Amino acid sequence: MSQELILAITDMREEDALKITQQMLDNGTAPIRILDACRDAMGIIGQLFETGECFIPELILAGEMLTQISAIIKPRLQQNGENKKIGKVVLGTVEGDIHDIAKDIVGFMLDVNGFEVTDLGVDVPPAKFVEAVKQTGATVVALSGFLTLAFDPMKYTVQALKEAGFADVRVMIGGGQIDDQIRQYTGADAYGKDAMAAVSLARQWVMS
Ligand code: B12
Repeated sequence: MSQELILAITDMREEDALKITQQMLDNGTAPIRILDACRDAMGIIGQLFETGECFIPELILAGEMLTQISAIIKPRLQQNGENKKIGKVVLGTVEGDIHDIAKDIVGFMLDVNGFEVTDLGVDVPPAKFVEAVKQTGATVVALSGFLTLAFDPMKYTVQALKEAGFADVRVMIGGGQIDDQIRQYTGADAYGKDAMAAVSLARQWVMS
């Protein structure tokens, strides 16, 4: 049924996508498999966008479908997993960048894996990250960005946290163009390729 879900999402059949999600859950499919299908569907939509076979409204609709599917799956993931919070994370898409589909997936996965997530949204300036760390006492900051233009804001956010005296706050970065070379450029502690990497980095850090 994963394939059916992928097709429903990529064909923009919103109602079917939600119905199939519910059926998969009812049939005992692991929620994480449903998320994998969503990720694959988004990958396909990303390619279609790049080749000019789908356009901005479709991308936005796909993002909305993903949000709704997440809302259906979330209670089930929480039933299966831990409800107890094991750490605090401040998350956001950096200044100048408004891509939030991936950020939302990262936030969702951190949340269902036991982290208290403060999501600052998109286009977040460095000072706002600093303020949120101050207010929440978070020990992990997760920066998302998809544009080349996001590299400098990531670097400035890492600097701002250091200047504010949060030397023990760990920073991870991720998003389309990000790799380990960019991590070095920004001074972040780690780069994660996907939402599960974000979870395992945050776990390692709160347990160390
Ligand atoms: C969807 C999309 C949009 C949507 C965004 C909708 C939304 N609400 O997010 C819209 C249409 C609004 C959009 C706008 C723009 N976009 Co755009 N967009 C994309 C697209 C097609 C897909 C991105 C996406 O959401 N993928 C789905 C996610 C789920 O996939 P994923 O990467 O596997 O996600 C995982 C990782 O990224 C990781 N991750 C993400 N964040 C983090 C954080 C941490 C801490 C960790 C550990 C991991 C992590 O975990 C995720 C989940 O597993 C990409 C192309 C592409 N294929 O990447 C272009 C792309 C990113 N966009 C691009 C551009 C240029 C723009 C615009 C400037 C276009 C324009 N001319 O107006 C504007 C940007 C405006 C702005 N200021 O931000 C370029 C960027 C090029 C560059 N080098 O800078 C790309 C690469 C397209 C291209 N090839 O030209 N875009």
